[in-house]
Amino acid sequence: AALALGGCGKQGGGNGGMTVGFAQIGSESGWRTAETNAAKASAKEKGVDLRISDAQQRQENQIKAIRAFIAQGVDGILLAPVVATGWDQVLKEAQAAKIPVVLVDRLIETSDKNLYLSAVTSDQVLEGRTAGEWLTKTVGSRDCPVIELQGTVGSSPAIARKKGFDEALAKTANVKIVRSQSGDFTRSKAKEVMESAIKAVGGNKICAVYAHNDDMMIGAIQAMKEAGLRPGKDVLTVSIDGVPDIFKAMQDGEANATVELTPDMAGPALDMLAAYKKDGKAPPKWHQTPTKLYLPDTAAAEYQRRKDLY
Ligand code: GZL
Repeated sequence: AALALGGCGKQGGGNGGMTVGFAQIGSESGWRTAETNAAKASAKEKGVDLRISDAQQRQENQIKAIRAFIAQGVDGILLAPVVATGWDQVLKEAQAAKIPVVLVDRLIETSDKNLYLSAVTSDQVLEGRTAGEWLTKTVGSRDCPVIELQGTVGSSPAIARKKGFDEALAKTANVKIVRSQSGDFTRSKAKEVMESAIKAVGGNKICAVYAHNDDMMIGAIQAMKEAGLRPGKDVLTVSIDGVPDIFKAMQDGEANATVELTPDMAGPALDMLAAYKKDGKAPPKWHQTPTKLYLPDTAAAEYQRRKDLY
């Protein structure tokens, strides 16, 4: 229908009447589910027909979804790219169909930045640096072997969060990553990876765990407890997202720090698409979302604030 009507803001300006396709990654973490929920709420409030596809964390499914959205003649596309490379071809097809694409929560590596209208993401290097700086400050001068649980291999958050964390640790001689492996942003994979790390390194040698998202930390906490370790006490924990369950773990004395990633990425993206449809003016290439460190002292209040959104 949108194609037939030329998709030129049939019902006048604003978001009203837009049809937008959202090539979502999947439901690998609590944060991802919250992002999807926030996107649905935002689309409803803005009168946007939002069509969400779940790629089960597979790039080929996201590419198929984008092609379907192009065939449907949507007014715009949101893409949360599961990995950073391999998008140029399908984005060229969207460009040829004059359908603007806004990236949400992850970035892509591309030779041509004109292939996407804008990106709504946090500063993921800052997230990693914030986590690393909290850890080095908390540890002080004692030797601190660290286990790192990386996000999805080749994803922009995994690359950036490692970069930022490494930068912070490089300023010390005593806080060192002794084992780093991908837990693919999921609780189950991270639990397995943590179990093997405990066996390989020796549980009593591990000073801290850094996970690129809270869900992997939840999995790691289960593995540590099953191995008789005391996460949050003998083993310091720092992770990223700010999901309710990490605040619950803090209240139980089993987690120490999280760096918040706000789940509302689609709202700003839909506003950009509407404005662009209306006046054709390209928005800034990056809309940065906030980054904030949270500690156990505010965990109870933060849990209450978030539990209904997730
Ligand atoms: C980061 C986002 C990450 C979250 C994870 O912007 O892409 O993906 O930190 C999610 O929880 O899996």
